[in-house]
Amino acid sequence: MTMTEQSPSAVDSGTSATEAFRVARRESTTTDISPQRVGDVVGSVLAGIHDAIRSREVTYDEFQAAKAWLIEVGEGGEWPLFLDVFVEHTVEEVAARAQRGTKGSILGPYYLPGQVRLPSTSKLPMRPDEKGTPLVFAGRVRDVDGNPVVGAELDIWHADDDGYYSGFAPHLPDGILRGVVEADTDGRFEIGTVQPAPYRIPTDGPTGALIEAAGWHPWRPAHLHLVVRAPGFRSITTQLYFSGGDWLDSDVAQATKPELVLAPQSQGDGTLRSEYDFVLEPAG
Ligand code: MBD
Ligand code: FE
Repeated sequence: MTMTEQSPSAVDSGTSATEAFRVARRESTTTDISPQRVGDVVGSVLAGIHDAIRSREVTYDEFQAAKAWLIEVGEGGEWPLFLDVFVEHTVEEVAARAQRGTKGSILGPYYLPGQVRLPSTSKLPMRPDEKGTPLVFAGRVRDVDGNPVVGAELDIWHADDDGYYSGFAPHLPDGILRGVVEADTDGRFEIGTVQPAPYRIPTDGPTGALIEAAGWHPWRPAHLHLVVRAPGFRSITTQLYFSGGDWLDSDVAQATKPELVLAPQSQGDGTLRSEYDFVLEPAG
């Protein structure tokens, strides 16, 4: 892709993601973590680093290069991006040990709360000339016994046909391809949108530089993000992917699961349609 004034830079998305994280954090209730717990966890993290230095015989040169890189990650606002791509999947894996219902996946750095509320059959906000294959995503929200869940909502957000997220790319109008869809009293929903493109970690920031330096690729497969919630039920944060799509078997963020892959059907009119049912467990 050529860089034009339309191309969002890594520092734009990084700065916005860091600010969004700070706002969310302010509004969340955080519990105190005991000194014992901090010592245990941070002690383990440091021991892992010490082991890597010994076994790989890390040099002073490499240590100082790492320090310079860490400074850049902070200055570029890329801690949310870096941590959500390379670490969050393991936090989710541990959380999932105690969870039933639809499989979860990582939240990632591009969630924004407070999006437009929409009725059960809706189109997500989009530009009049929004590029991409039209996609209808429909299904039901049920409880673990198969009964429809009343009062369910699907908070959905995804990248556009170029792989960019509104709110994190200055050329996109605020709020596009985001919305909170209220399922009907049978738990049904039908959401019109466009198929997202795969997401590429910005190559012009420190996370991209590391990926390049390590000889890895910077891609996530195309995905829809969802938080599905209902009164009295545990909220599910997840992502849905598209069968046959690029990078499905090599997600840089290691956040795919076989249960989370959609197989959209061509409707003959150029539209894709996909059905997916969510299962919520009672709040713990
Ligand atoms: C994304 O779009 C995403 O979903 C995650 C988890 C990390 C980076 C970009
Ligand atoms: Fe994403």
